[in-house]
Amino acid sequence: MTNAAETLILHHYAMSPFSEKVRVILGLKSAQWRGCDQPVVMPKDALLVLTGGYRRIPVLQIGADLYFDTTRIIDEIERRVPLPSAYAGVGRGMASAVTGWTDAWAGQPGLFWTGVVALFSGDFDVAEDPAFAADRAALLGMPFDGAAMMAALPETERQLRGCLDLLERQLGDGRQFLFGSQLDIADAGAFHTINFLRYGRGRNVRILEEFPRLLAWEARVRAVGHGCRGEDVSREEAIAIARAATPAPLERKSVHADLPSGTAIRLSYNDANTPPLDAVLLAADHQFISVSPATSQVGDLVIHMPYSTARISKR
Ligand SMILES: N[C@@H](CCC(=O)N[C@@H](CS)C(=O)NCC(=O)O)C(=O)O
Repeated sequence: MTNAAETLILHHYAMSPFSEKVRVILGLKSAQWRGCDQPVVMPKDALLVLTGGYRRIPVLQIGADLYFDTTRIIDEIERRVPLPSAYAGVGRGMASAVTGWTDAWAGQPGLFWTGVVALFSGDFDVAEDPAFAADRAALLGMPFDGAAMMAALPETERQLRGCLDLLERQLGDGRQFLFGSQLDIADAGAFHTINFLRYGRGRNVRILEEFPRLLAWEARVRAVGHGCRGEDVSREEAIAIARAATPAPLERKSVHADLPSGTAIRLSYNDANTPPLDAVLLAADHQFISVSPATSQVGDLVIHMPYSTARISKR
């Protein structure tokens, strides 16, 4: 294994669907990595000290560089381990459009949220823990109401079958993966919700079983595995690694005339109940920004994220 400052550390938890998306890409690339287990609900102090307040999972840490969300994490893994490509079939541009559907969050039509609602309406033990429901309501900024989800179940099941049927049709010509003969980010994106449905009590698994090509594809994706996972890192160790490391060299360049490198900015995360982060903009392209938090308890950090994570304003 490489030295601590260069090790890929994935902050995650086993059940987390978006972590599974990244773990599948690590598997595709047979990449070496270590996990750092994080809590499923707040508080997450050991994570927040690294991310400047962002609480979601997964987060990739490499020394004093932190990467989120999965779009940015997979971009970084691709840069470090280019082959096999995570964009082999779907292509770099349309990957974002396709994962917009596979990863659809609350209020967006698509696979992930449909799966969440299907699972959380009476098919999932975890959902019945009041602390979990309260935590997710705080993240969403709206009630996370199992009873309302139950009432909408017939509609949800129609929507779920609609999503699964799209995947079944995509596989209809006998292809191995969604965009051809190689697994890519589109497969990882769709797989994480299918895999998540299997954490339930079985009602949704019975729906999955109506789609034979999908089941065969799911088995192929699962067989790819999670790559070369080393021994886990404790939360304290992850913080010590960040503290001891220096952020990787970065070309300080921004594509935005109104936001040059060096601008003092405030990032207002798009999640409810998440404090804003004051930072200095270091680099920006058309997809991602890299920032240095104005204050940090763990020394110099650089945080890399897509624009979709937070609104930017000047300080
Ligand atoms: N767009 C984000 C979504 C990440 C996300 O919502 N992750 C879930 C877990 S799979 C989460 O953070 N839930 C709240 C939590 O774990 O605290 C990404 O692609 O990384």
